[in-house]
Amino acid sequence: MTISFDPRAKADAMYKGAFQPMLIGGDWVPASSGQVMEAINPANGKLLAQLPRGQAEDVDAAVDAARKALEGPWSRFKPYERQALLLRIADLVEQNWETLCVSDTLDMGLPISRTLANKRRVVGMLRFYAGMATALHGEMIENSVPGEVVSFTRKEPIGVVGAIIPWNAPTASSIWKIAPAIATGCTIVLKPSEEASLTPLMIGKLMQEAGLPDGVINIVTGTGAEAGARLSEHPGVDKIVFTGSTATGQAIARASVGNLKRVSLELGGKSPVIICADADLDRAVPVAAMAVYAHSGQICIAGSRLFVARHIHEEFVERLAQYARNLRIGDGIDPEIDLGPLINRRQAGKVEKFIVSAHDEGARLITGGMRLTDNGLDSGNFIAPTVFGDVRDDMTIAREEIFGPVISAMPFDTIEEAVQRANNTPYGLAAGVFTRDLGMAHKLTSRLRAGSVWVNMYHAIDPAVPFGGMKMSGYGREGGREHLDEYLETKAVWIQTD
Ligand code: TXE
Repeated sequence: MTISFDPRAKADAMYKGAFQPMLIGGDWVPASSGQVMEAINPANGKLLAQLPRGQAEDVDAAVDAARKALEGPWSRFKPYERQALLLRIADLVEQNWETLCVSDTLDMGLPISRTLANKRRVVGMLRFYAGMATALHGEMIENSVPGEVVSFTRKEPIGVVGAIIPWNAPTASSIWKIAPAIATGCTIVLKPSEEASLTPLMIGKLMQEAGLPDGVINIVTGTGAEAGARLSEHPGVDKIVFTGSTATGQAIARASVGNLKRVSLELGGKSPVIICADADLDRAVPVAAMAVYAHSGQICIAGSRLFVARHIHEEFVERLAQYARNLRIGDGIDPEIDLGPLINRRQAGKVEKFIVSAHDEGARLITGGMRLTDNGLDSGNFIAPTVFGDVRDDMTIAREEIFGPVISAMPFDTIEEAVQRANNTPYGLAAGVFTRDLGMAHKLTSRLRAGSVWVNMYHAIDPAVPFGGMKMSGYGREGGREHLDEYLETKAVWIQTD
């Protein structure tokens, strides 16, 4: 990709360790306790900025502000006005795209070449939800009640939405939670991850600049155990939308029962990719590699269980390893870099433990399998893109979400067996299939238990297409018409007319 600006120069001018306040009721404020936390650049371990460490009382203030906005002038905004706001935000996000991407790369390590490439999708999201804002409607329903009785439904905003997001895609995740709230007339309290809160705050500024009324969007920075837990249990929150780990999703679902708030969960995965014997390997190898290595494996849809037809398994893993060895690893602010660091030492340590378990349990290392510390990669957060071959289904690396650049390749003999093994997981987020046989493609897409199935491709996500999980990968869908329903209540109205 050609980049027409100097990302490093832009990065050097940004943040410089300064305090970045959070947004409550239209004001930029510190935590009421005065506590702060640090934003660290995972590529080099250096301090980027300080942030408020919001506590329960800050969440309470944000929820109050969101409730006040919900019941105030925001409730009288017409769909066209909400649409116009979303279109203005889209223009501002587009104009500031380079700045947002540099901020994301600094804060969570995804290479600038990849953050920049998400523009169509992210700006498109805002424009898609702008369109949807004027397409919301209930329906007139014929009923069989005696007499002259009319019945119809109204779609009403669900109310105050609490959104909790992870660190692996701060810009896209923030916008995917906020845009439908604005489209439907809800208000929102966003709690970004403590690992990547800087760009969500920047997005809050752009939304204010676009003219969003005070309190419609509030951003409370802080930890999961403090700010996140309070938001999940808060009796003034009507709905929680969450993306993150399955364990945290379960904790949130438990915390939400106090007021039976609605909950949508987009959780972890252990997604299978099936390479049939007739697959076009020139296409399948790079796509299967990047199905995991994109963002160093830190993606919920990582296609980390690779089922390969036995007689091409050896050739496939060799070609995959060759591809992995050619990837350029380093500080993602350099536009030439393909793979950045993991988010922190804890995550890198966790991935290393998975690699050790693979050795212990008898998997065959084809390439990678180590932490990288040379060439200035001394933050301790870099792991070489790794391929294990001859992995068995019962090995830890084949069962658990690794969230690192580790592919487990597993030979299979029959398609029946591949489908059965692919589905043999508590997760059901995504799946991939590579085949030239159209009949086989249809057969597999219908039999794989996953919320998204890609054929001869991977990773495609679009605001118009529903995305979400089956089984322990969560419930609810983001994208598409269904997404709006997640932010709406349906009210039935009856009128006797005689
Ligand atoms: O995730 P968490 P973490 C997986 C991945 C990773 C592991 C841990 O395997 O190694 O999770 O990452 C907030 N109540 N995924 O710790 O805990 C937290 O502050 C309310 C997969 O980052 O899920 C953050 O804002 N909120 C995943 C958000 O939840 C709580 C993406 C996500 O954090 C909370 C991220 C609580 N009790 C990690 N505890 C994916 N599938 O995309 C934490 N939070």
